[in-house]
Amino acid sequence: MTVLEQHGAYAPTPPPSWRPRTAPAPLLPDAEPHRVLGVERADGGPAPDGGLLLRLYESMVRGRRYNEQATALTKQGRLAVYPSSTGQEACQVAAALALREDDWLFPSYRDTLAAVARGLDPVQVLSLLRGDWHHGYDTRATRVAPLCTPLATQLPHAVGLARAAQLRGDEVAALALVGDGGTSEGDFHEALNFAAVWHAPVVVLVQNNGFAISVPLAKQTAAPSLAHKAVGYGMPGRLVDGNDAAAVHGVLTDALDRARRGDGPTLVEAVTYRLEAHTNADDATRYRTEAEIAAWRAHDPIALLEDELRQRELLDDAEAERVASAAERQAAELRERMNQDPEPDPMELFGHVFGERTPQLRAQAEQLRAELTAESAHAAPGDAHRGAHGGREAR
Ligand SMILES: Cc1ncc(C[n+]2csc(CCOP(=O)(O)OP(=O)(O)O)c2C)c(N)n1
Ligand SMILES: [Mg+2]
Repeated sequence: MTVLEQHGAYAPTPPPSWRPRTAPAPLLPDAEPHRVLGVERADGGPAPDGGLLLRLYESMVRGRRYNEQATALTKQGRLAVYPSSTGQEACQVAAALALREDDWLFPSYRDTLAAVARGLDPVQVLSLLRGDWHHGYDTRATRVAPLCTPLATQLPHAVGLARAAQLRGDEVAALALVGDGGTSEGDFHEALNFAAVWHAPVVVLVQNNGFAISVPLAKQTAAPSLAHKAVGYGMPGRLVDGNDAAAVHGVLTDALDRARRGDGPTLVEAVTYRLEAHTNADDATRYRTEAEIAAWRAHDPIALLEDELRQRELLDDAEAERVASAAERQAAELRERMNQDPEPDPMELFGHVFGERTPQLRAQAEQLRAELTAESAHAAPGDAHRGAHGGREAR
């Protein structure tokens, strides 16, 4: 007789870890994206704080200029590649400003503005996109993880960090940014599943900009919305207008507060649009029309915020001019610093790969060191800087 044939062996007694099914309704996102700017406050609730709106505005104006400058630097050969977030500034800046100092940000390659708005050095943020082997800033000191190019890999990192904070009793939340295309990755599924099971203090912001390079959302998913994906994992999904900086800031602040309180993770979908091509290497005219872009330009995140600020007399021409000049100065400084040639040390090739170098790598390192020393001995007087390479070697 097999165990399956024993009478009553598999009586459906719930195991100790069995839990009742939860009602999905409280987790479901609203049918329409949440909006704040330009909306009548019918509920009589307070208008968003004027100081916050001005900070968002200034960062967004600077951000747009930063995107323009970085794209120009690709054409001058100073940057290898640049994924512009023009059109998505509300998400970028609101994400950075919703974080507390102790919180962590987990960005993707497109989230340079979020890192800069969090206070990182604008040049260091571009290190990876410049083609350097390292990502340029101190992750622990800034609490900003490296910009992740492999899609959605930042999400399990964020959940892991949030889980560790939870176990240590730190009141810290992690905010991870991902694109619409990234939600089809296995890492998205694994991260959200762990986050929900562990009740981890993490918030995932999906910037749904309509495309994964040339693939439109309709070919990416059949879900009712990306926010609905939350329900299957057992966490709330929130849908927000990603071009409305006040709305994104409000939704993320609530979700981060919830996470820090110990009430678990949230998935937020921000509906937005990338106004430029995927990167400087992409020709967006091959997969989308001028009319589509014009429709989104009419819902420009900076104009939307500026209208509200002017209506509330929080912004006048002089202040707008001051903000534009500050953005221009920041761009000029970025240009100047990016135009300085970095002096890479060829010996760094051998660093940070093996804890203990293999005999072959040791031999190659010695050979390169000898060549560099010989080269610097023969260097013309104007080439003096090359002599520096012989000694410095990353370990
Ligand atoms: C694991 C992985 N697969 C494929 C790619 C190539 N790739 C780079 S960006 C991209 C599209 C991503 O689209 P989305 O997640 O919507 O982000 P967006 O670029 O729109 O911000 C793809 C497929 C990659 N970087 N990583
Ligand atoms: Mg996308």
